[in-house]
Amino acid sequence: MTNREIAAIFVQIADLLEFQKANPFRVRSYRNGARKIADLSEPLSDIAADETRALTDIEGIGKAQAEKIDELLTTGRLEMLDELLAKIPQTVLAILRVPSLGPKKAAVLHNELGINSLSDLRSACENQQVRTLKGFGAKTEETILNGLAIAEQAERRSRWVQAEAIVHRLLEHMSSASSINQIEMAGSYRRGCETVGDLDLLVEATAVDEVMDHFGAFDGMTEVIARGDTKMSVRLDTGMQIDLRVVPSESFGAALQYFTGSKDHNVVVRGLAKQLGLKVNEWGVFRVGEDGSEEYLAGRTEHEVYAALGLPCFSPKLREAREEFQWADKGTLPELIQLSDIRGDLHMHTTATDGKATLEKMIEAAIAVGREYIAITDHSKRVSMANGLDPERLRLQWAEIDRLRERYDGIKVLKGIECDILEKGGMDLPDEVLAEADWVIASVHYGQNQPQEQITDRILGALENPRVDILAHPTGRLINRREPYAVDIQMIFTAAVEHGKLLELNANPARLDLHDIHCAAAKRLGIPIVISTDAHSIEGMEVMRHGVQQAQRGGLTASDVANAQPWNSFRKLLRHAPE
Ligand code: DGT
Ligand code: CA
Ligand code: CA
Ligand code: ZN
Repeated sequence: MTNREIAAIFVQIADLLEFQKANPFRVRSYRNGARKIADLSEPLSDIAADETRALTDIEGIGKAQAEKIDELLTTGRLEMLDELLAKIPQTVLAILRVPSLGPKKAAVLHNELGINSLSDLRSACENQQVRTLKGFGAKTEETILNGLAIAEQAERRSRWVQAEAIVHRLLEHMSSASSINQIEMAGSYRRGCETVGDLDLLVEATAVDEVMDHFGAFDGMTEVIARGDTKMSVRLDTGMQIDLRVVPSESFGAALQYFTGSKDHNVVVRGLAKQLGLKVNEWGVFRVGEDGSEEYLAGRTEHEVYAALGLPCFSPKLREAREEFQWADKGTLPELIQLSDIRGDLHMHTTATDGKATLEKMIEAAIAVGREYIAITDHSKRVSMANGLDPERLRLQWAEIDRLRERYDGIKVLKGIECDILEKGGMDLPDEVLAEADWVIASVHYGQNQPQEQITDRILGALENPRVDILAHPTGRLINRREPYAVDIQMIFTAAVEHGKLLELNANPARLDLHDIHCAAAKRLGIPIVISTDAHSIEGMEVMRHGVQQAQRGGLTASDVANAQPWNSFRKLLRHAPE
Protein backbone atom coordinates (compact mmCIF):
# COMPACT_ATOMS: atom_id res chain seq x y z
CA MET A 1 0.00 0.00 0.00
CA THR A 2 1.41 3.40 -1.00
CA ASN A 3 1.66 6.48 1.21
CA ARG A 4 -0.93 8.17 -0.96
CA GLU A 5 -3.43 5.35 -0.46
CA ILE A 6 -2.89 5.39 3.30
CA ALA A 7 -3.24 9.18 3.41
CA ALA A 8 -6.51 8.89 1.47
CA ILE A 9 -7.81 6.39 4.01
CA PHE A 10 -6.93 8.77 6.87
CA VAL A 11 -8.84 11.57 5.12
CA GLN A 12 -11.80 9.22 4.73
CA ILE A 13 -11.65 8.36 8.44
CA ALA A 14 -11.57 12.06 9.32
CA ASP A 15 -14.59 12.70 7.09
CA LEU A 16 -16.53 9.83 8.62
CA LEU A 17 -15.68 10.86 12.16
CA GLU A 18 -16.62 14.44 11.44
CA PHE A 19 -19.90 13.32 9.89
CA GLN A 20 -20.61 11.41 13.11
CA LYS A 21 -19.78 14.49 15.17
CA ALA A 22 -16.79 12.85 16.80
CA ASN A 23 -14.39 14.85 18.94
CA PRO A 24 -12.98 17.63 16.70
CA PHE A 25 -9.45 17.03 18.02
CA ARG A 26 -9.61 13.45 16.88
CA VAL A 27 -10.87 14.53 13.46
CA ARG A 28 -8.07 17.05 13.16
CA SER A 29 -5.42 14.57 14.21
CA TYR A 30 -6.40 12.26 11.33
CA ARG A 31 -6.38 15.14 8.87
CA ASN A 32 -2.94 16.21 10.09
CA GLY A 33 -1.74 12.61 9.96
CA ALA A 34 -2.94 12.34 6.34
CA ARG A 35 -1.01 15.48 5.42
CA LYS A 36 2.15 14.26 7.15
CA ILE A 37 1.94 10.92 5.35
CA ALA A 38 1.30 12.55 1.98
CA ASP A 39 4.33 14.78 2.49
CA LEU A 40 6.73 11.98 3.42
CA SER A 41 9.47 11.42 0.89
CA GLU A 42 9.95 7.79 1.95
CA PRO A 43 7.48 4.87 1.72
CA LEU A 44 5.86 4.02 5.06
CA SER A 45 6.44 0.36 4.25
CA ASP A 46 10.22 0.99 4.27
CA ILE A 47 10.05 2.66 7.67
CA ALA A 48 7.84 -0.14 9.04
CA ALA A 49 10.21 -2.80 7.69
CA ASP A 50 13.26 -1.15 9.25
CA GLU A 51 13.83 -2.68 12.70
CA THR A 52 15.85 0.29 13.87
CA ARG A 53 12.99 2.72 13.35
CA ALA A 54 9.36 3.12 14.41
CA LEU A 55 6.39 4.74 12.67
CA THR A 56 5.94 6.89 15.78
CA ASP A 57 9.31 8.52 14.97
CA ILE A 58 7.46 10.39 12.24
CA GLU A 59 6.53 13.77 13.59
CA GLY A 60 2.78 14.08 14.11
CA ILE A 61 2.10 10.33 14.03
CA GLY A 62 1.03 9.03 17.44
CA LYS A 63 0.72 5.50 18.71
CA ALA A 64 -2.92 5.00 17.60
CA GLN A 65 -2.24 6.13 14.04
CA ALA A 66 0.99 4.13 13.84
CA GLU A 67 -1.04 1.02 14.68
CA LYS A 68 -3.53 1.85 11.95
CA ILE A 69 -0.73 2.27 9.42
CA ASP A 70 0.76 -1.04 10.52
CA GLU A 71 -2.58 -2.80 10.15
CA LEU A 72 -3.03 -1.36 6.65
CA LEU A 73 0.48 -2.34 5.60
CA THR A 74 0.20 -5.90 6.87
CA THR A 75 -3.44 -6.76 6.08
CA GLY A 76 -4.43 -4.22 3.43
CA ARG A 77 -7.54 -3.47 5.48
CA LEU A 78 -8.49 -1.46 8.54
CA GLU A 79 -11.04 -2.76 11.02
CA MET A 80 -11.84 0.72 12.31
CA LEU A 81 -12.66 1.92 8.80
CA ASP A 82 -14.86 -1.11 8.14
CA GLU A 83 -16.74 -0.37 11.39
CA LEU A 84 -17.20 3.27 10.52
CA LEU A 85 -18.41 2.35 7.05
CA ALA A 86 -20.82 -0.24 8.44
CA LYS A 87 -22.48 2.43 10.59
CA ILE A 88 -23.24 4.75 7.70
CA PRO A 89 -25.17 3.42 4.68
CA GLN A 90 -23.48 3.77 1.25
CA THR A 91 -26.28 6.05 0.04
CA VAL A 92 -25.59 8.48 2.89
CA LEU A 93 -21.86 8.43 2.15
CA ALA A 94 -22.66 9.57 -1.37
CA ILE A 95 -23.83 12.91 0.05
CA LEU A 96 -20.29 13.54 1.27
CA ARG A 97 -19.07 13.36 -2.31
CA VAL A 98 -21.14 16.26 -3.58
CA PRO A 99 -18.67 19.02 -4.49
CA SER A 100 -19.12 21.94 -2.05
CA LEU A 101 -20.54 19.68 0.68
CA GLY A 102 -18.12 18.76 3.43
CA PRO A 103 -18.90 16.23 6.17
CA LYS A 104 -20.24 18.96 8.48
CA LYS A 105 -22.84 20.25 6.05
CA ALA A 106 -23.69 16.71 5.00
CA ALA A 107 -24.33 15.83 8.65
CA VAL A 108 -26.70 18.80 9.07
CA LEU A 109 -28.64 17.73 5.97
CA HIS A 110 -28.81 14.16 7.21
CA ASN A 111 -29.82 15.03 10.78
CA GLU A 112 -32.14 18.00 10.17
CA LEU A 113 -33.87 16.97 6.95
CA GLY A 114 -33.45 13.21 7.13
CA ILE A 115 -31.56 13.15 3.83
CA ASN A 116 -30.29 9.63 3.22
CA SER A 117 -29.31 9.63 -0.44
CA LEU A 118 -28.49 11.80 -3.42
CA SER A 119 -32.08 11.55 -4.62
CA ASP A 120 -33.35 12.75 -1.21
CA LEU A 121 -30.92 15.63 -1.52
CA ARG A 122 -32.11 16.49 -5.01
CA SER A 123 -35.77 16.60 -3.89
CA ALA A 124 -34.92 18.71 -0.84
CA CYS A 125 -33.08 21.23 -3.03
CA GLU A 126 -35.82 21.29 -5.64
CA ASN A 127 -38.46 21.80 -2.93
CA GLN A 128 -36.36 24.66 -1.51
CA GLN A 129 -36.07 22.99 1.92
CA VAL A 130 -32.29 23.27 2.07
CA ARG A 131 -32.32 27.07 2.11
CA THR A 132 -34.39 27.03 5.31
CA LEU A 133 -31.50 25.48 7.29
CA LYS A 134 -29.25 27.63 9.40
CA GLY A 135 -26.02 28.37 7.52
CA PHE A 136 -27.52 27.38 4.14
CA GLY A 137 -29.07 29.86 1.71
CA ALA A 138 -30.63 29.95 -1.74
CA LYS A 139 -27.14 30.27 -3.20
CA THR A 140 -25.87 27.19 -1.32
CA GLU A 141 -28.89 25.30 -2.56
CA GLU A 142 -28.07 26.23 -6.14
CA THR A 143 -24.41 25.22 -5.70
CA ILE A 144 -25.49 21.86 -4.29
CA LEU A 145 -27.84 21.29 -7.22
CA ASN A 146 -25.00 22.05 -9.63
CA GLY A 147 -22.73 19.58 -7.86
CA LEU A 148 -25.35 16.85 -7.69
CA ALA A 149 -25.06 15.75 -11.30
CA ILE A 150 -21.40 14.93 -10.89
CA ALA A 151 -21.94 13.09 -7.59
CA GLU A 152 -24.74 11.11 -9.20
CA GLN A 153 -22.40 10.07 -12.00
CA ALA A 154 -19.66 9.17 -9.49
CA GLU A 155 -22.12 6.84 -7.78
CA ARG A 156 -22.75 4.95 -11.02
CA ARG A 157 -19.38 5.07 -12.76
CA SER A 158 -15.79 4.70 -11.52
CA ARG A 159 -12.71 6.31 -12.96
CA TRP A 160 -10.84 3.93 -15.24
CA VAL A 161 -7.88 3.78 -12.86
CA GLN A 162 -10.16 2.69 -9.98
CA ALA A 163 -11.58 -0.05 -12.19
CA GLU A 164 -8.02 -1.07 -13.06
CA ALA A 165 -7.18 -1.69 -9.39
CA ILE A 166 -10.12 -4.11 -9.16
CA VAL A 167 -9.19 -5.74 -12.47
CA HIS A 168 -5.65 -6.46 -11.27
CA ARG A 169 -6.97 -8.21 -8.16
CA LEU A 170 -9.64 -10.01 -10.16
CA LEU A 171 -7.28 -11.42 -12.79
CA GLU A 172 -4.85 -12.45 -10.09
CA HIS A 173 -7.67 -14.26 -8.28
CA MET A 174 -8.98 -15.94 -11.44
CA SER A 175 -5.52 -17.12 -12.45
CA SER A 176 -5.78 -19.99 -9.97
CA ALA A 177 -8.89 -21.48 -11.61
CA SER A 178 -7.21 -24.33 -13.47
CA SER A 179 -9.85 -24.97 -16.13
CA ILE A 180 -9.55 -21.49 -17.67
CA ASN A 181 -7.94 -21.48 -21.12
CA GLN A 182 -8.50 -17.85 -22.08
CA ILE A 183 -9.51 -14.82 -20.06
CA GLU A 184 -10.04 -11.20 -21.14
CA MET A 185 -11.68 -8.04 -19.86
CA ALA A 186 -14.21 -6.58 -22.33
CA GLY A 187 -16.60 -3.61 -22.20
CA SER A 188 -15.75 0.02 -21.55
CA TYR A 189 -12.74 -1.05 -19.48
CA ARG A 190 -11.08 -2.62 -22.52
CA ARG A 191 -11.97 0.40 -24.63
CA GLY A 192 -10.09 2.54 -22.11
CA CYS A 193 -13.05 4.81 -21.38
CA GLU A 194 -12.56 7.57 -18.80
CA THR A 195 -15.16 6.01 -16.57
CA VAL A 196 -16.41 2.46 -16.26
CA GLY A 197 -19.99 1.51 -15.31
CA ASP A 198 -19.47 -2.19 -14.75
CA LEU A 199 -16.75 -4.70 -15.54
CA ASP A 200 -17.22 -7.38 -18.17
CA LEU A 201 -15.11 -10.50 -17.78
CA LEU A 202 -14.92 -13.11 -20.50
CA VAL A 203 -13.64 -16.63 -19.95
CA GLU A 204 -13.15 -19.71 -22.08
CA ALA A 205 -13.00 -22.76 -19.83
CA THR A 206 -13.69 -26.47 -19.69
CA ALA A 207 -15.51 -26.49 -16.32
CA VAL A 208 -18.10 -23.70 -16.12
CA ASP A 209 -19.24 -24.49 -12.56
CA GLU A 210 -15.71 -24.47 -11.21
CA VAL A 211 -15.07 -21.07 -12.82
CA MET A 212 -18.28 -19.62 -11.41
CA ASP A 213 -17.66 -20.99 -7.92
CA HIS A 214 -14.18 -19.56 -7.98
CA PHE A 215 -15.45 -16.21 -9.25
CA GLY A 216 -17.99 -16.17 -6.41
CA ALA A 217 -15.15 -16.44 -3.89
CA PHE A 218 -13.50 -13.20 -5.02
CA ASP A 219 -12.54 -10.99 -2.08
CA GLY A 220 -14.90 -8.08 -1.51
CA MET A 221 -17.92 -9.77 -3.09
CA THR A 222 -21.15 -8.77 -1.34
CA GLU A 223 -23.91 -10.11 -3.58
CA VAL A 224 -24.47 -12.59 -6.37
CA ILE A 225 -27.01 -10.79 -8.52
CA ALA A 226 -27.62 -13.66 -10.92
CA ARG A 227 -26.10 -16.99 -11.90
CA GLY A 228 -27.08 -18.85 -15.04
CA ASP A 229 -25.52 -21.42 -17.39
CA THR A 230 -23.10 -19.04 -19.09
CA LYS A 231 -23.51 -15.76 -17.26
CA MET A 232 -22.98 -14.65 -13.68
CA SER A 233 -23.25 -11.15 -12.22
CA VAL A 234 -21.96 -10.03 -8.85
CA ARG A 235 -21.58 -6.86 -6.85
CA LEU A 236 -18.51 -5.83 -4.84
CA ASP A 237 -18.43 -3.87 -1.58
CA THR A 238 -17.23 -0.87 -3.59
CA GLY A 239 -20.57 -0.97 -5.44
CA MET A 240 -18.92 -2.15 -8.66
CA GLN A 241 -20.76 -4.84 -10.63
CA ILE A 242 -18.90 -7.53 -12.55
CA ASP A 243 -20.51 -9.57 -15.33
CA LEU A 244 -18.82 -12.88 -16.09
CA ARG A 245 -19.50 -14.84 -19.25
CA VAL A 246 -18.14 -18.28 -19.98
CA VAL A 247 -18.05 -19.20 -23.66
CA PRO A 248 -16.78 -22.09 -25.82
CA SER A 249 -13.52 -21.66 -27.75
CA GLU A 250 -15.17 -21.39 -31.17
CA SER A 251 -17.04 -18.32 -29.85
CA PHE A 252 -14.38 -16.66 -27.74
CA GLY A 253 -13.36 -14.08 -30.36
CA ALA A 254 -16.96 -13.35 -31.28
CA ALA A 255 -17.91 -12.87 -27.63
CA LEU A 256 -14.88 -10.68 -27.04
CA GLN A 257 -15.85 -8.54 -30.03
CA TYR A 258 -19.48 -8.39 -28.95
CA PHE A 259 -18.91 -7.59 -25.27
CA THR A 260 -16.15 -5.11 -25.93
CA GLY A 261 -18.69 -2.94 -27.69
CA SER A 262 -19.39 -0.17 -27.89
CA LYS A 263 -23.03 -0.81 -28.57
CA ASP A 264 -22.94 1.82 -31.32
CA HIS A 265 -19.89 0.23 -32.92
CA ASN A 266 -21.61 -3.16 -32.88
CA VAL A 267 -24.75 -1.76 -34.50
CA VAL A 268 -22.62 -0.68 -37.49
CA VAL A 269 -20.79 -4.04 -37.55
CA ARG A 270 -24.09 -5.92 -37.68
CA GLY A 271 -25.37 -3.64 -40.44
CA LEU A 272 -22.27 -4.24 -42.56
CA ALA A 273 -22.58 -8.00 -41.98
CA LYS A 274 -26.18 -7.96 -43.14
CA GLN A 275 -25.19 -6.31 -46.41
CA LEU A 276 -22.87 -9.28 -46.98
CA GLY A 277 -25.65 -11.79 -46.25
CA LEU A 278 -23.99 -12.61 -42.94
CA LYS A 279 -25.08 -12.58 -39.34
CA VAL A 280 -22.82 -11.72 -36.43
CA ASN A 281 -23.54 -12.20 -32.76
CA GLU A 282 -21.70 -13.21 -29.59
CA TRP A 283 -21.45 -16.79 -30.87
CA GLY A 284 -19.79 -16.12 -34.20
CA VAL A 285 -20.19 -15.00 -37.80
CA PHE A 286 -22.71 -17.07 -39.79
CA ARG A 287 -23.77 -17.32 -43.40
CA VAL A 288 -27.55 -17.26 -43.56
CA GLY A 289 -29.01 -19.57 -46.20
CA GLU A 290 -32.23 -18.90 -48.11
CA ASP A 291 -33.94 -21.56 -46.03
CA GLY A 292 -32.86 -19.72 -42.87
CA SER A 293 -30.06 -22.16 -42.07
CA GLU A 294 -26.89 -20.79 -40.47
CA GLU A 295 -23.38 -21.85 -41.36
CA TYR A 296 -20.62 -20.98 -38.86
CA LEU A 297 -17.80 -19.05 -40.56
CA ALA A 298 -15.68 -17.50 -37.80
CA GLY A 299 -15.53 -16.76 -34.08
CA ARG A 300 -12.35 -18.14 -32.48
CA THR A 301 -10.50 -14.84 -32.50
CA GLU A 302 -11.55 -11.24 -32.88
CA HIS A 303 -9.26 -10.98 -35.86
CA GLU A 304 -11.11 -13.81 -37.56
CA VAL A 305 -14.48 -12.17 -36.84
CA TYR A 306 -13.54 -8.81 -38.35
CA ALA A 307 -11.76 -10.50 -41.27
CA ALA A 308 -14.89 -12.49 -42.11
CA LEU A 309 -16.67 -9.15 -42.49
CA GLY A 310 -13.85 -7.63 -44.56
CA LEU A 311 -12.91 -5.27 -41.72
CA PRO A 312 -9.60 -4.58 -39.95
CA CYS A 313 -9.33 -5.64 -36.32
CA PHE A 314 -9.98 -2.19 -34.83
CA SER A 315 -8.13 -1.21 -31.69
CA PRO A 316 -10.70 -1.37 -28.85
CA LYS A 317 -9.79 2.28 -28.16
CA LEU A 318 -11.44 3.27 -31.45
CA ARG A 319 -14.67 1.29 -31.20
CA GLU A 320 -17.07 4.16 -30.59
CA ALA A 321 -18.68 4.48 -34.05
CA ARG A 322 -17.02 7.86 -34.50
CA GLU A 323 -14.71 7.75 -37.52
CA GLU A 324 -13.28 4.24 -37.45
CA PHE A 325 -15.46 2.82 -40.24
CA GLN A 326 -14.70 5.71 -42.62
CA TRP A 327 -11.01 5.32 -41.85
CA ALA A 328 -11.18 1.58 -42.52
CA ASP A 329 -13.02 2.24 -45.75
CA LYS A 330 -10.36 4.67 -46.95
CA GLY A 331 -7.50 2.61 -45.57
CA THR A 332 -6.45 5.44 -43.27
CA LEU A 333 -6.85 3.85 -39.85
CA PRO A 334 -4.32 5.66 -37.64
CA GLU A 335 -1.43 3.74 -36.18
CA LEU A 336 -2.12 4.72 -32.58
CA ILE A 337 0.55 6.19 -30.36
CA GLN A 338 2.12 3.79 -27.84
CA LEU A 339 3.63 4.48 -24.43
CA SER A 340 7.03 3.49 -25.85
CA ASP A 341 6.78 6.39 -28.34
CA ILE A 342 6.96 8.96 -25.53
CA ARG A 343 10.34 10.71 -25.30
CA GLY A 344 9.73 13.78 -23.18
CA ASP A 345 7.68 14.90 -20.18
CA LEU A 346 7.06 18.62 -20.14
CA HIS A 347 5.11 19.28 -16.96
CA MET A 348 6.42 18.40 -13.49
CA HIS A 349 6.87 19.89 -10.04
CA THR A 350 9.62 19.75 -7.42
CA THR A 351 10.00 20.52 -3.73
CA ALA A 352 10.50 24.17 -4.74
CA THR A 353 6.67 24.29 -4.81
CA ASP A 354 4.22 21.45 -4.09
CA GLY A 355 6.23 18.53 -5.44
CA LYS A 356 7.49 15.77 -3.14
CA ALA A 357 10.87 15.17 -4.78
CA THR A 358 13.82 17.48 -5.36
CA LEU A 359 14.95 18.74 -8.73
CA GLU A 360 17.78 16.18 -8.84
CA LYS A 361 15.48 13.31 -7.89
CA MET A 362 12.97 14.28 -10.56
CA ILE A 363 15.72 14.42 -13.21
CA GLU A 364 17.09 11.05 -12.11
CA ALA A 365 13.60 9.53 -12.13
CA ALA A 366 12.99 10.88 -15.64
CA ILE A 367 16.27 9.32 -16.82
CA ALA A 368 15.25 6.05 -15.17
CA VAL A 369 12.00 5.90 -17.18
CA GLY A 370 13.92 6.66 -20.36
CA ARG A 371 12.99 10.29 -21.02
CA GLU A 372 15.24 12.16 -23.46
CA TYR A 373 14.02 15.58 -22.37
CA ILE A 374 11.91 17.10 -19.61
CA ALA A 375 10.73 20.50 -18.45
CA ILE A 376 10.75 21.54 -14.81
CA THR A 377 7.55 23.53 -14.38
CA ASP A 378 6.84 24.57 -10.82
CA HIS A 379 3.95 26.86 -9.92
CA SER A 380 4.12 30.65 -10.08
CA LYS A 381 3.60 32.88 -7.03
CA ARG A 382 -0.20 33.26 -7.31
CA VAL A 383 -0.49 29.64 -6.18
CA SER A 384 0.51 30.64 -2.67
CA MET A 385 -0.90 27.42 -1.20
CA ALA A 386 1.80 25.57 -3.14
CA ASN A 387 4.49 28.12 -2.26
CA GLY A 388 4.58 29.33 -5.89
CA LEU A 389 7.76 30.91 -7.27
CA ASP A 390 8.38 34.63 -7.64
CA PRO A 391 10.93 35.82 -10.23
CA GLU A 392 13.78 35.67 -7.75
CA ARG A 393 13.21 32.09 -6.63
CA LEU A 394 12.48 31.04 -10.21
CA ARG A 395 15.81 32.42 -11.41
CA LEU A 396 17.56 30.63 -8.58
CA GLN A 397 15.97 27.38 -9.73
CA TRP A 398 17.09 28.05 -13.30
CA ALA A 399 20.65 28.68 -12.10
CA GLU A 400 20.44 25.32 -10.32
CA ILE A 401 19.27 23.69 -13.57
CA ASP A 402 22.29 25.21 -15.33
CA ARG A 403 24.55 23.48 -12.82
CA LEU A 404 22.70 20.19 -13.05
CA ARG A 405 22.81 20.16 -16.84
CA GLU A 406 26.53 19.47 -16.57
CA ARG A 407 26.00 16.56 -14.23
CA TYR A 408 23.13 14.99 -16.18
CA ASP A 409 24.23 15.35 -19.78
CA GLY A 410 22.19 12.37 -21.00
CA ILE A 411 18.92 14.29 -20.73
CA LYS A 412 17.81 17.76 -21.83
CA VAL A 413 16.32 19.69 -18.91
CA LEU A 414 14.24 22.68 -19.91
CA LYS A 415 13.86 25.69 -17.63
CA GLY A 416 10.13 25.96 -17.42
CA ILE A 417 7.34 27.44 -15.37
CA GLU A 418 3.65 26.67 -14.91
CA CYS A 419 2.48 30.27 -14.84
CA ASP A 420 -1.00 31.07 -13.58
CA ILE A 421 -3.43 33.04 -15.69
CA LEU A 422 -4.67 35.62 -13.18
CA GLU A 423 -8.37 35.96 -12.31
CA LYS A 424 -8.53 39.42 -13.84
CA GLY A 425 -6.57 38.28 -16.90
CA GLY A 426 -2.86 38.50 -17.62
CA MET A 427 0.03 36.29 -16.55
CA ASP A 428 1.25 35.91 -12.97
CA LEU A 429 4.88 36.70 -13.92
CA PRO A 430 6.28 39.64 -15.92
CA ASP A 431 6.89 39.10 -19.63
CA GLU A 432 10.64 39.64 -19.29
CA VAL A 433 10.85 36.77 -16.80
CA LEU A 434 8.75 34.47 -18.99
CA ALA A 435 10.98 35.42 -21.93
CA GLU A 436 13.96 33.86 -20.14
CA ALA A 437 12.21 30.48 -19.85
CA ASP A 438 12.67 27.63 -22.33
CA TRP A 439 9.10 26.45 -21.80
CA VAL A 440 6.08 28.35 -20.46
CA ILE A 441 2.89 26.57 -19.48
CA ALA A 442 -0.19 28.74 -18.90
CA SER A 443 -2.71 27.41 -16.37
CA VAL A 444 -5.97 28.39 -14.76
CA HIS A 445 -6.15 27.50 -11.07
CA TYR A 446 -8.29 30.36 -9.72
CA GLY A 447 -11.56 31.88 -10.84
CA GLN A 448 -12.62 28.58 -12.36
CA ASN A 449 -16.30 29.39 -11.97
CA GLN A 450 -16.24 32.54 -14.05
CA PRO A 451 -18.84 32.89 -16.80
CA GLN A 452 -17.96 31.67 -20.30
CA GLU A 453 -16.93 34.98 -21.82
CA GLN A 454 -14.71 35.99 -18.91
CA ILE A 455 -12.82 32.73 -18.55
CA THR A 456 -12.49 32.30 -22.32
CA ASP A 457 -11.05 35.83 -22.64
CA ARG A 458 -8.52 35.13 -19.90
CA ILE A 459 -7.28 32.01 -21.66
CA LEU A 460 -7.26 33.70 -25.07
CA GLY A 461 -5.13 36.44 -23.53
CA ALA A 462 -2.58 33.85 -22.45
CA LEU A 463 -2.56 32.20 -25.88
CA GLU A 464 -1.90 35.58 -27.49
CA ASN A 465 1.16 36.08 -25.29
CA PRO A 466 4.23 35.27 -27.43
CA ARG A 467 6.11 33.88 -24.42
CA VAL A 468 3.50 31.23 -23.67
CA ASP A 469 4.09 27.82 -25.28
CA ILE A 470 1.20 25.71 -24.12
CA LEU A 471 -2.10 25.69 -22.25
CA ALA A 472 -2.27 23.09 -19.47
CA HIS A 473 -5.39 21.03 -18.60
CA PRO A 474 -7.49 23.15 -20.96
CA THR A 475 -10.95 22.48 -19.49
CA GLY A 476 -10.09 22.06 -15.79
CA ARG A 477 -12.49 19.18 -15.22
CA LEU A 478 -11.83 16.53 -12.58
CA ILE A 479 -13.54 13.29 -13.50
CA ASN A 480 -16.40 12.55 -11.07
CA ARG A 481 -15.48 15.59 -8.99
CA ARG A 482 -15.56 18.88 -10.86
CA GLU A 483 -17.24 20.07 -14.06
CA PRO A 484 -15.11 21.71 -16.78
CA TYR A 485 -14.81 25.50 -16.84
CA ALA A 486 -17.45 27.24 -18.94
CA VAL A 487 -14.68 27.91 -21.50
CA ASP A 488 -15.51 28.07 -25.25
CA ILE A 489 -13.15 25.32 -26.36
CA GLN A 490 -13.64 26.06 -30.09
CA MET A 491 -12.25 29.55 -29.57
CA ILE A 492 -9.28 28.04 -27.73
CA PHE A 493 -8.59 25.74 -30.68
CA THR A 494 -8.83 28.64 -33.14
CA ALA A 495 -6.44 30.75 -31.06
CA ALA A 496 -4.00 27.85 -30.67
CA VAL A 497 -3.88 27.50 -34.46
CA GLU A 498 -3.52 31.23 -35.01
CA HIS A 499 -0.73 31.72 -32.49
CA GLY A 500 1.02 28.40 -33.02
CA LYS A 501 0.45 27.11 -29.48
CA LEU A 502 0.39 23.58 -28.20
CA LEU A 503 -2.30 22.03 -26.03
CA GLU A 504 -1.74 19.70 -23.11
CA LEU A 505 -3.33 16.35 -22.58
CA ASN A 506 -2.86 16.10 -18.82
CA ALA A 507 -2.32 12.40 -18.08
CA ASN A 508 -3.43 12.47 -14.45
CA PRO A 509 -6.19 9.80 -14.42
CA ALA A 510 -8.50 12.18 -12.53
CA ARG A 511 -8.01 14.87 -15.19
CA LEU A 512 -7.45 13.32 -18.64
CA ASP A 513 -7.85 16.81 -19.94
CA LEU A 514 -8.13 17.23 -23.04
CA HIS A 515 -10.97 14.73 -23.54
CA ASP A 516 -10.67 12.15 -26.31
CA ILE A 517 -13.00 13.95 -28.71
CA HIS A 518 -11.10 17.20 -28.15
CA CYS A 519 -7.87 15.38 -29.00
CA ALA A 520 -9.45 14.29 -32.27
CA ALA A 521 -10.58 17.86 -32.96
CA ALA A 522 -7.11 19.27 -32.22
CA LYS A 523 -5.57 16.70 -34.54
CA ARG A 524 -7.88 17.74 -37.38
CA LEU A 525 -6.72 21.32 -36.88
CA GLY A 526 -3.05 20.31 -36.76
CA ILE A 527 -2.55 21.48 -33.17
CA PRO A 528 0.29 19.49 -31.58
CA ILE A 529 -0.70 17.75 -28.37
CA VAL A 530 1.72 17.32 -25.48
CA ILE A 531 0.93 14.44 -23.12
CA SER A 532 2.18 15.44 -19.68
CA THR A 533 2.24 13.74 -16.31
CA ASP A 534 2.09 16.90 -14.18
CA ALA A 535 4.09 14.73 -11.78
CA HIS A 536 4.29 15.97 -8.20
CA SER A 537 6.47 13.03 -7.17
CA ILE A 538 8.61 10.31 -8.69
CA GLU A 539 5.63 7.93 -8.74
CA GLY A 540 3.65 10.67 -10.44
CA MET A 541 5.57 10.00 -13.66
CA GLU A 542 3.85 6.66 -13.89
CA VAL A 543 0.57 8.19 -15.10
CA MET A 544 1.91 8.81 -18.63
CA ARG A 545 0.21 5.57 -19.74
CA HIS A 546 -3.22 7.01 -18.90
CA GLY A 547 -2.56 10.01 -21.10
CA VAL A 548 -1.40 7.75 -23.93
CA GLN A 549 -4.58 5.68 -23.59
CA GLN A 550 -6.71 8.83 -23.82
CA ALA A 551 -4.70 9.95 -26.87
CA GLN A 552 -5.35 6.57 -28.50
CA ARG A 553 -9.07 7.06 -27.97
CA GLY A 554 -8.70 10.38 -29.75
CA GLY A 555 -7.08 8.56 -32.68
CA LEU A 556 -3.68 10.23 -32.21
CA THR A 557 -0.53 8.80 -33.75
CA ALA A 558 3.02 9.45 -32.56
CA SER A 559 3.36 12.23 -35.12
CA ASP A 560 0.39 14.10 -33.59
CA VAL A 561 2.11 14.23 -30.20
CA ALA A 562 4.92 16.74 -29.76
CA ASN A 563 6.65 14.90 -26.90
CA ALA A 564 6.79 11.72 -28.96
CA GLN A 565 9.28 13.46 -31.27
CA PRO A 566 13.02 13.10 -30.89
CA TRP A 567 14.71 16.06 -29.22
CA ASN A 568 16.05 17.47 -32.48
CA SER A 569 12.55 17.76 -33.93
CA PHE A 570 10.90 18.83 -30.71
CA ARG A 571 13.38 21.66 -30.11
CA LYS A 572 12.21 23.37 -33.30
CA LEU A 573 8.91 24.08 -31.52
CA LEU A 574 10.72 26.15 -28.88
CA ARG A 575 11.48 29.86 -29.00
CA HIS A 576 14.98 29.13 -27.81
CA ALA A 577 16.29 25.74 -26.88
CA PRO A 578 19.32 24.71 -24.89
CA GLU A 579 22.04 23.05 -26.98
P1 DGT B 1 -20.32 0.62 -19.13
O1 DGT B 1 -20.37 -0.69 -18.46
O2 DGT B 1 -21.56 1.42 -18.95
O3 DGT B 1 -19.12 1.43 -18.77
O4 DGT B 1 -20.21 0.40 -20.72
P2 DGT B 1 -20.02 -0.95 -21.54
O5 DGT B 1 -19.73 -0.56 -22.94
O6 DGT B 1 -19.05 -1.83 -20.86
O7 DGT B 1 -21.48 -1.56 -21.55
P3 DGT B 1 -22.10 -2.89 -20.93
O8 DGT B 1 -21.35 -3.37 -19.74
O9 DGT B 1 -23.55 -2.61 -20.74
O10 DGT B 1 -21.99 -3.95 -22.08
C1 DGT B 1 -20.73 -4.39 -22.55
C2 DGT B 1 -20.78 -4.52 -24.05
O11 DGT B 1 -21.67 -5.55 -24.43
C3 DGT B 1 -21.29 -3.28 -24.76
O12 DGT B 1 -20.26 -2.33 -24.97
C4 DGT B 1 -21.80 -3.87 -26.03
C5 DGT B 1 -22.32 -5.22 -25.62
N1 DGT B 1 -23.77 -5.17 -25.36
C6 DGT B 1 -24.36 -5.30 -24.17
N2 DGT B 1 -25.70 -5.22 -24.30
C7 DGT B 1 -25.94 -5.02 -25.59
C8 DGT B 1 -27.11 -4.84 -26.37
O13 DGT B 1 -28.25 -4.84 -25.88
N3 DGT B 1 -26.95 -4.65 -27.69
C9 DGT B 1 -25.72 -4.64 -28.25
N4 DGT B 1 -25.59 -4.43 -29.55
N5 DGT B 1 -24.61 -4.80 -27.58
C10 DGT B 1 -24.71 -4.99 -26.25
CA1 CA C 1 -19.33 -2.67 -18.77
CA1 CA D 1 -21.87 -5.21 -18.25
ZN1 ZN E 1 1.17 21.42 -12.72
